[in-house]
Amino acid sequence: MEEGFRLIPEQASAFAARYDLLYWFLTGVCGFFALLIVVLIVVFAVRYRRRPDREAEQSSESLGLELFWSVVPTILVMVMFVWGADLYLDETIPPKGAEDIYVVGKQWMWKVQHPNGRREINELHVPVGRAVKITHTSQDVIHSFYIPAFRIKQDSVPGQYRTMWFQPTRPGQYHLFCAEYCGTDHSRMIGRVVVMEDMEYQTWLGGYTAETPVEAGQKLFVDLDCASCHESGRRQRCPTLGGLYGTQVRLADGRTVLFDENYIRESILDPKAKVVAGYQPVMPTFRGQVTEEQILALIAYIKSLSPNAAVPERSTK
Ligand code: HEC
Ligand SMILES: [Cu+2]
Repeated sequence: MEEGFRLIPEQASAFAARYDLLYWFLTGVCGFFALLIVVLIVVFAVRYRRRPDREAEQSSESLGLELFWSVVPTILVMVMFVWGADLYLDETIPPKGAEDIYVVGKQWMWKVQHPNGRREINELHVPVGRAVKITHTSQDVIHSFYIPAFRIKQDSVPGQYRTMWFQPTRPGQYHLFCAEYCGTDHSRMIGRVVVMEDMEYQTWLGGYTAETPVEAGQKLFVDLDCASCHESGRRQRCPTLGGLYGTQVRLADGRTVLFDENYIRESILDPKAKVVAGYQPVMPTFRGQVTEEQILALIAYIKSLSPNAAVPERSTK
């Protein structure tokens, strides 16, 4: 977190340099044309100003000129589109084997949970050089998870899971902001990201024994009585949840839906919204009975029942 004036934030993730290049390209192209237009306005205003000895005259059309100013901008805009879309896709789809970290935003803090159960608030410890996938949501209003040095920012929306990922390239400490005005203490909804060497990170993680989200979820699954319906004993009435993650589920109304975090979440809070084909809509809603973190734990547990899940992921380039 070097302070002092900087035009753009420091670069600390694999995306940063790629983003900045695109950014400078866009700024350069726009700056060039803005300047060109201003200069031409001034030159033409002077050169073609009204003079007593000159009459205005109509000039004929020029096909060459018209083609030129249609084709050149089209090419430039297509370059921007392809370049931007490529970067956007890379940023959207996390690679295989990324470190899976859950984040819940609330007024006015970020709550973070690591795969082994270690929790932290307004701090995010991550290993350098490894891909880190953030699954985040909000417990109240819209927040926005923003790490300038990594060039990532995404809104945390209540009732929705979003994912993003990054690969830190330099150990150090970086700013974490909420980038969406979310109430009185929005400006204090800040934290820091600590990028550590992998070994150091493992020690940091390991020096802590807590329930993992999977264990917490397994317990909740029994405590909330999910198990009494969903465990294979009563298979005829309720679907077993093993092996489903990442597959397409057929619904009673003929649609199919991807069995992912958002679908599990909806099944828990609003089970009648999407009823599985072949089953009765007898599952009660758990809205108001489970916190965001408990839902995340249940999801982690249900995901763990599908060890070979093929989720939309890509291998690292
Ligand atoms: C009263 C029995 C009952 C209880 C309790 C129950 N469920 Fe269900 N659940 C069902 C039935 C029946 C379905 C299939 C029909 C539907 O989609 O609503 C279902 C569907 C689901 C699905 C979608 C499954 C699929 O194949 O797509 C998920 C996920 C789920 N339940 C999770 C849970 C969780 C988590 C809990 C506990 C918090 C829970 N259920 C509690 C009966 C139950
Ligand atoms: Cu906020």
